[in-house]
Amino acid sequence: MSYTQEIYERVVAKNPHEPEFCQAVKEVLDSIELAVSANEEKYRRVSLLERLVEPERAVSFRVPWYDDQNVVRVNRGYRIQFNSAIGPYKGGLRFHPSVNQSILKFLGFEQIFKNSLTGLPIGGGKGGSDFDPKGKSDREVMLFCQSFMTELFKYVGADRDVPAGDIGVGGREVGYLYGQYKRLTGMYEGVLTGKAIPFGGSLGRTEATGYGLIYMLEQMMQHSGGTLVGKTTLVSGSGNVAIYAVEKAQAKGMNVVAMSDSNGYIYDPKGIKLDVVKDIKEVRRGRIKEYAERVDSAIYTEGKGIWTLPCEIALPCATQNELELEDMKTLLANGCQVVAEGANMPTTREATDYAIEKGIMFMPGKAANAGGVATSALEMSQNSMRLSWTFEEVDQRLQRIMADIYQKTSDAANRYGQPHNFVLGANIAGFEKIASAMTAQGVC
Ligand code: NDP
Ligand code: 2IT
Repeated sequence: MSYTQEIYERVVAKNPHEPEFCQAVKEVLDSIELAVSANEEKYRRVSLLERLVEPERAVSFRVPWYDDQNVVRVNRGYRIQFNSAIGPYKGGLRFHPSVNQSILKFLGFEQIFKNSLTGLPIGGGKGGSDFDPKGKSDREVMLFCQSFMTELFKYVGADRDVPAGDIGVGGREVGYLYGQYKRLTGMYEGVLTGKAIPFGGSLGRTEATGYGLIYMLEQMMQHSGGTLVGKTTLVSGSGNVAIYAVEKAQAKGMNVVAMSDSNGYIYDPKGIKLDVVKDIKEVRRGRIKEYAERVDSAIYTEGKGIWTLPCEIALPCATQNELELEDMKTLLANGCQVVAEGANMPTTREATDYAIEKGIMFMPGKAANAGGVATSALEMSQNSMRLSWTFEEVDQRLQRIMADIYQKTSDAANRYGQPHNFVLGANIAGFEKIASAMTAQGVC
């Protein structure tokens, strides 16, 4: 049995109740198999893979808070500090009722390789809570965030672990978390990224994941002799990643005709009016359904049918496992040629394999959505230097980073004789740097 297969079986046996974590580990181990077998003796000697799949630390804690009826509520908080071989733990916080240890371990594990690909000195981590911000008042969200940080502050710090946003955590939540950290520690330091501009945030961070996704798409098209202009595009989700992906896609001349949320999707053949979406989602925290009530050319459909619409490019930007094998078959049958993941692991393994086999150009989230965390690392640099760069400077750096990630991914895929397999390329390129850092640092 190969070393990677052996480790995968061990992970499944040890974590039988963590399907998402096992899924993420399997994808990585399968795609690095060739790179591992070329160095098997060296890696086995230091149990490199055994260490790679075990978080350095995982904390879980009680988060009690008062709701507006003065009832004490209790949620569960987590921080998974997965790997610090190349820098302080770095990765978002997710607040969503579905959050559990399996989901956060999958996200933390993926983050190791993504962060490595950025070329910046950041390790992998993730955290969050099963708290649901939907329908909560600002005061409830603040009290929750303060209670969450009252425990989390023991484990984080600008040179230790630097959380940021993810699903359900945006500028508002990061602000409340930052205020409480400062109050508890007396330290004014870059302990979180995605902060607002007046207290150390970076221009361009809000846009970075979505913009970065389109910069990656541009690289894919340039290297395959195609263009983005006029391409009919579907973008699932209508949160931070989706909104700024649509903004940059439209600036590049793409024709985005659909977006969604967890209730349903809108189809607007005249092209999505992003100012309406921003008003619904960013200002009023409403539902995507309202778009069709405000825009005559649009129709709203309940449910997860967005992938049944015809398109040339599909950008899943909502959540894990939202694009399944049947969806990929439908996309292909309807003319889809390119899929790039704005979300983390939005495509199931079966759907990914099918896309690659059928020649759909497929860019995995680790490479395609790395612009967000890369810009977080730029925010950390600015905080350390006590400087703020202009939007243009940050955006230029983001564009260079995305081009560099494309190159590393494509080079690794070529080196292993599978030039069209960007999943293999991204995982190997991310892994090689981690493996050499972990080997050099001894058994730890
Ligand atoms: P937001 O909370 O801003 O938006 C999430 C969007 O996805 C919403 O439209 C939400 O709909 C939808 N969604 C969430 N959960 C589900 C679900 N279970 N089923 C269907 N739809 C769902 O989060 P982000 O935009 O920040 O994150 C989106 C994805 O991108 C996630 O996978 C995240 O991990 C990933 N990502 C985020 C980065 C960032 O910088 N923010 C960086 C890299 C990756 P609803 O409002 O109905 O819940
Ligand atoms: O999945 C991700 O890369 C993020 N949610 C962003 C993490 C970060 O630290 O900016």
